[in-house]
Amino acid sequence: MKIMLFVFFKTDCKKYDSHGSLASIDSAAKMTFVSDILKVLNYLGHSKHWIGANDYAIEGQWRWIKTGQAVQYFKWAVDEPNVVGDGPEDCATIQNYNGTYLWNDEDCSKHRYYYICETPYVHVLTILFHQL
Ligand SMILES: [Ca+2]
Ligand SMILES: [Ca+2]
Repeated sequence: MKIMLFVFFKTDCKKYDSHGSLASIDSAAKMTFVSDILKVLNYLGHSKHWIGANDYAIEGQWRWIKTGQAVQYFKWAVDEPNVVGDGPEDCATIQNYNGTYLWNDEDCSKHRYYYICETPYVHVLTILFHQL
């Protein structure tokens, strides 16, 4: 069932814009932009956010959920991506590591984090405050 929840995230982004999707953080500039927003949100207790990178189709082959294209820009934390515990970790999050925002793959179905949507019409990312 892990994929289903992830697909639900994608659908939920579409609720706000029919072309919305979980964000593709595909450049250092975009990562910096998002990190700056997350620094503020962190004070509100928003510590982890799903983004659109996943490797649930083929382990180790990271793709953007919006386009299906291979992820070329990565910003993994040390020792990530990995597998911890009993489930696969196939969906990427951005989280705060002592003030630095880095990626960690986690079990898509296990956690109810916030998530970051983006739409093609505005060149900004929409941070959704909903927690599933
Ligand atoms: Ca994986
Ligand atoms: Ca991980």
